Amino acid sequence: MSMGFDKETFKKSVLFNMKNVFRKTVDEATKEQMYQAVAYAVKDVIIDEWIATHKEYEKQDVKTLYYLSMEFLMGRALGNSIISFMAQPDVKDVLEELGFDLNAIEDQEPDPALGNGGLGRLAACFLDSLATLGYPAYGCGIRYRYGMFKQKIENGYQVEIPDDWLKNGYPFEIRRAEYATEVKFGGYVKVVRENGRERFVQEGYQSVLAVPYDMPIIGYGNNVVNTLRIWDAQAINTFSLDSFDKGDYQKAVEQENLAKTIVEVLYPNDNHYAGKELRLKQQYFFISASVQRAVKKYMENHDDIHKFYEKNVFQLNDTHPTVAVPELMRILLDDYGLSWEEAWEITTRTCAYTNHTIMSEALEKWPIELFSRLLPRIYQIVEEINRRFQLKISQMYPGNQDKVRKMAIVYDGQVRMANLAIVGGFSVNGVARLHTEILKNQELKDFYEMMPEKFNNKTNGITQRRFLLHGNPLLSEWVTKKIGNDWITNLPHIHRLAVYADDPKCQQEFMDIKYQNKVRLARYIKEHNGIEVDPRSIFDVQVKRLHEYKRQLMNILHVMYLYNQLKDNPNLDMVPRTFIFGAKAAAGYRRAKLTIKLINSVAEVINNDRSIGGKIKVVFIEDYKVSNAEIIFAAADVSEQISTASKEASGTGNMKFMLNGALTLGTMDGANVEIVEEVGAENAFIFGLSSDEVIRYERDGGYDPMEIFNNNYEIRRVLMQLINGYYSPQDPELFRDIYNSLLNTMSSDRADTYFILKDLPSYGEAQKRIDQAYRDESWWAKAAILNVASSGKFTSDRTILEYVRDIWHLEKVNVEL
Ligand code: 26Q
Repeated sequence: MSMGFDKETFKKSVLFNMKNVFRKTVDEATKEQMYQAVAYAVKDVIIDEWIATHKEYEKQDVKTLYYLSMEFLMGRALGNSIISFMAQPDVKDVLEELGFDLNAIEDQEPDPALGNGGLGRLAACFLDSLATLGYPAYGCGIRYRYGMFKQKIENGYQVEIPDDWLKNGYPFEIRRAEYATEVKFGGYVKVVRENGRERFVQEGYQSVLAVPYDMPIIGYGNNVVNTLRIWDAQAINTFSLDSFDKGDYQKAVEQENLAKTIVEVLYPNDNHYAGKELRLKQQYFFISASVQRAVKKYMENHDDIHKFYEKNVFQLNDTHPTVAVPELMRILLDDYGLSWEEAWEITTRTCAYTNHTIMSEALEKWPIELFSRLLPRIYQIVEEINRRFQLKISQMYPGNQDKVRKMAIVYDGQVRMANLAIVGGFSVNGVARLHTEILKNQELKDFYEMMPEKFNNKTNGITQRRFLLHGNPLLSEWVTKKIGNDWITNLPHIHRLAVYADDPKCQQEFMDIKYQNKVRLARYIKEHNGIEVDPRSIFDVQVKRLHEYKRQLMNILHVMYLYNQLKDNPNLDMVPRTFIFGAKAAAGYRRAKLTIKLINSVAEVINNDRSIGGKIKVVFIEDYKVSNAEIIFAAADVSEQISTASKEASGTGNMKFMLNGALTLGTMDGANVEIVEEVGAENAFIFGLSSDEVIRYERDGGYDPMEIFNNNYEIRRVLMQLINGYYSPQDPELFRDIYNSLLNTMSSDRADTYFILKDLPSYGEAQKRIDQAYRDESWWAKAAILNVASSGKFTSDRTILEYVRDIWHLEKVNVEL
């Protein structure tokens, strides 16, 4: 149907690539070699579209989006690409003819994980939607040598293994040496006078060469192929033999090292700021390269730099790329000789900022000493931005030092990146309605009052192409059989499913598919964990990064409580439940890692206790990542979205579960609020404090968890089991820190900062409602179908259309072949 795909040509291409790359015939090939040959064949299919797309962009002189992000959590490309040019059945056939299974071949691809979690995966979903909708866009990021670490569980503990994703080469990328760019660090700024004007030049610096690699982003069935451009670092000068100057030699070695370390590894922190110098180097490295390139490209086809913003927009994915603001200023001032006013006008009309968190520990603040040493010219510009902004504050709020204190960009020896991003752009958005309201009314209140026109909401979304079409082929087929395949590019149409929600036959079909997907996950778990789980039990799933605010601890405490109930009464009437966890903890996050150990310790005890008749199983899935996520979402009955209200900006896993027909067990936080609004509170299980209540408690200095401890026997029993060796007989003190975190005020934190004990009773009630509800299979099937049918709002296509309408103002492009 599309994109010049021809089965025979494809087959020839696979054979050709096999010979050319590996000097082999297909029957001598390993699966890994087959994957590579197929991947190269896929590249052959899309390469003309890729070229044609960019020709068309140039011809139409389109406005271009640069989505600037430290993270792109792409997941595997092969299966998704094949789906995008709508040739999946044909490719499957071809491979079968050659004696291979497509799924097994897809499994050979390393899972490119250049991101931590939500923010990085959102960027990947956005790229998918931009290409599918036909909007001109680049993703700009870093080609980390090592992505998100691989997680092994050893003796219940997380062990981090380097993710050497490039070791066999990555067939989808193309090195673009012709666009290599120099990026400068350190040194000092010299002022030179030139025909009566001051010019600023950086001297005595070190530099690296940024070399871009391009990856294709394939639109679904529309011939559009956009580009993800990720930068690699290379040493700029090789040793010059005639230079015997000791300083030069030293510098050459340093630059060599700088290049090597700068792109070495993705920082595995999620929602947590660590003020590491190397991190700032990474930020400036990819931003300087991307911005320089964007300006150069623009000037190749235009002569007036003043109109730069008419053809370019930079979206900053959180504060991580915020040095784009002063970097663009630097280029306009120093390289193009514009006045401050001219440069500021262009910059603030080009940049826009997305906020992804209100957690104070995630706010980026750089010590002036570090910032100015590494980026001396950029720091001067930031100081001037700050000076002018403070002036503006004083004019608007005369004599109000409090306003200056709260909104200043440079203050207290630090550069505050969020403040710079807000001041340096024309748009500030949150990622779910509740989150944006909290930004406007609490966290960024002063900014909102000063510049309300900048603030807007863009509720996150996810791509149904990966998370339903690719991840859940059985349900996809069923949906298409019922309502046609429109939903693939127009998810709101999936609402047509609603009429089948009451139909007993459809309910049965739906539950059968869910069952088969549970069998698939059970097989995965057996293979990877060696644990036997019953696909007839309720699959109750919490998969996401491990963080205290996400409250995996509350989930496992509830499991401990349930287990106590079962031990008290082995005949307890309950529907068998499989509690499934998947989570990576930041390598330096002690308490998060201890929580993983706790989950695995509880699993060990419960899974081996024959006296409870297999009514509870606990599974910790090793190495949660995009590729196994697709299998997990498809198999879930219950979606655990249980963050402390006000803490989860949006969440996107919640949407992936909903799309796959799981029911949400959640707090009124982030996008859960909008999910419940779409599907109806009667088709979800909502519990816990509201965000207003949490914020009120926080203002009043918290609450007293000891009161709950003293008055609630069941909770007390569970907590005591943390410190009496019930789950760690060889080391009863093992979980003391977790116990303390819930009950004792520690140096800076309140006891139970995340209201786990406070919400635990109401969480337990909600869990009971689930147990009751699941017994009515017809009710459950109906609610699950209604969840699928109501997920239309949460496509990233909708999110992108809103960004285009309110912020980016891009034009759709048609690519004909
Ligand atoms: C910052 C400084 C130094 C090192 C690392 C970091 C860092 C890295 C990653 C800070 C934050 C992140 C990631 C944040 C993140 O993933 N936020 C999530 O974004 C999702 C998409 O908008 C939301 O759905 C989630 O609610 C939000 O937690």
